[in-house]
Amino acid sequence: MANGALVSVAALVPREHEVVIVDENVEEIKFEKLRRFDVIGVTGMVVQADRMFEILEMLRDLPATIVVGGPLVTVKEEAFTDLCDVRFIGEAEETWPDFLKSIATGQPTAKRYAQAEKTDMTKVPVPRFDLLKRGRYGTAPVQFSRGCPFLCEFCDIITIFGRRPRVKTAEQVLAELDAVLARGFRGCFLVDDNFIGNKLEAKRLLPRIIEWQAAHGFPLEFVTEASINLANDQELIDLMVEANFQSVFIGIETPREESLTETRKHQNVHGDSLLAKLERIRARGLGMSAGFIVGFDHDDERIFDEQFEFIQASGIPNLSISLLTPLPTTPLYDRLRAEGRLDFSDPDLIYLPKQMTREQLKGGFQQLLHRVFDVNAYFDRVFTGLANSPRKRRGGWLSSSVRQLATRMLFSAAWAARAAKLALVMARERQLRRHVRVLREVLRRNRALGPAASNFAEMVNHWISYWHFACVTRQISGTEFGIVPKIKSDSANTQSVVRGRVATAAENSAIQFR
Ligand code: B12
Ligand code: SF4
Repeated sequence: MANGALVSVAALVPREHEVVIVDENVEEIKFEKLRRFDVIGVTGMVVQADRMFEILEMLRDLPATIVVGGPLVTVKEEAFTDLCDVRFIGEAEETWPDFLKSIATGQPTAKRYAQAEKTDMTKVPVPRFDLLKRGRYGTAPVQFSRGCPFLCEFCDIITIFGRRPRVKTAEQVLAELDAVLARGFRGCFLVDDNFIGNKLEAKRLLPRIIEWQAAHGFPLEFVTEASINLANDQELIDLMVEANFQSVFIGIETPREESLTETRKHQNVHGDSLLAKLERIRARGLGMSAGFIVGFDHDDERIFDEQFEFIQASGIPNLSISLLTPLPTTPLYDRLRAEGRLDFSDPDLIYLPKQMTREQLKGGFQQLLHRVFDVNAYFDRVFTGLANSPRKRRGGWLSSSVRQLATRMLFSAAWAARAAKLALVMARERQLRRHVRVLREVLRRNRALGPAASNFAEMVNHWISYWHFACVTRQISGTEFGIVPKIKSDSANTQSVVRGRVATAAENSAIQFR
């Protein structure tokens, strides 16, 4: 997906200037080609910190004015003071045009810009989707709101964007959808911190999106992020489904209530159980992805098994698991500092956990990733989810017109090409044979679902998603595919876990290849 900052910041540049977007997610930076520019802006978030520092070092010798903005510099400004000419803190709808005006007229610029007031979202221009290189992206970023009313202790959204959600008008959003469609996109990520931060406004917008979709033949599929209290509002879920929202990312974080309460994620504890809430969302036809966190003060070594069991029961295949990360400016960061528990000697984990050693937490986290993104565990979740989802009615091939039939055949050919490409990639990694064995069983289970079964395109999509997560897991833990890392631990109680069971002594003594 394309990043929202790139197109939004580009849209604030007066049209007399030339703007070029270079996005390392989809292309290489050719540093020598940047010599002709007057201003070079860099953006990034916390996970991109090291790469941002490297890029800024590489830009140092160019003649341009080097500026940095975005979520990381906003919370960790001091890390950038010697690496750039100008820093933009927080939103930049007013400061960035001011700076450009000074540069263009030869006036001196400040070293640091921070907006006095939060951006008025009703004045934000349509992002420059036209500058995104064609064919490189699957999903366009459209933003409706900024800010979130909740209080989660680890989150910097409320310190950057505030707790009162600010929204664009429906006309603005529809103009963005027009632009997204004109650029050839079929997928759209509503990059709000919490799409339902202001439910009333979301309910006002959705009927307008539905009208727009109907008028254009439902060309766009949406995904977004929302808090779990969505489960308590059937009208809102139904509107989202009608507007063609395919999936919503939900910050579940942990099934352990004490940890949720500790981190002030009260919305996840209120009312009935987390699983019941997820079921309600799924039952109305909205797919889900989710985020989980380990490392809260109430987490002990049992949390990894607890998380695994919950994740499997959730039926959510695509999810992220993170180590709790204290970001500067957050209440969590301040609390850990006050407790003397910030310790920067380990860049992967900059605080001292309460009930585990750092090695236990990191080792347990890596093992959890391996268990969750094991091919069997992944497809168990796919089938749990499918078994509990209502099926969308599909027209049969016989009832299709010739034109529809031709479109379907083209569509299937495109997915067949993707499947072939994935098989090639797996073969290159010497993983094809192992996965073909699993594929047979997956296809059998799929057939057994009857009308709820995934079609060919959906099945290929599951496999591509699975492979993505398997690769990320391998990168994070620095091991080979299917190898469960051992927990380096000073605790006699620590046990490695293989495929949902405690590892045998033999498995523990040698790294196990499955
Ligand atoms: C969409 C999104 C994603 C997408 C990213 C897709 C992509 N291609 O980049 C996905 C879902 C993949 C994702 C993943 C993650 N994300 Co994310 N994500 C977002 C989200 C919701 C929207 C980003 C966006 O498009 N914003 C819209 C633009 C317009 O806002 P903006 O970036 O703030 O830009 C404004 C200003 O900052 C400024 N600005 C920005 N850049 C620049 C540059 C210059 C030169 C200037 C002048 C100004 C400027 O101007 C803009 C207009 O005011 C943000 C939250 C948010 N509200 O931004 C989190 C956010 C960026 N993500 C965050 C995190 C932590 C993650 C994960 C690490 C979560 C996890 N634990 O797995 C992963 C990392 C994945 C990875 N390895 O890359 C954090 C970053 C915290 C930080 N301070 O760095 C954020 C802020 C949310 C949060 N607090 O949790 N994310
Ligand atoms: S619900 Fe999400 S965006 Fe809102 S404060 Fe909590 S973590 Fe941050």
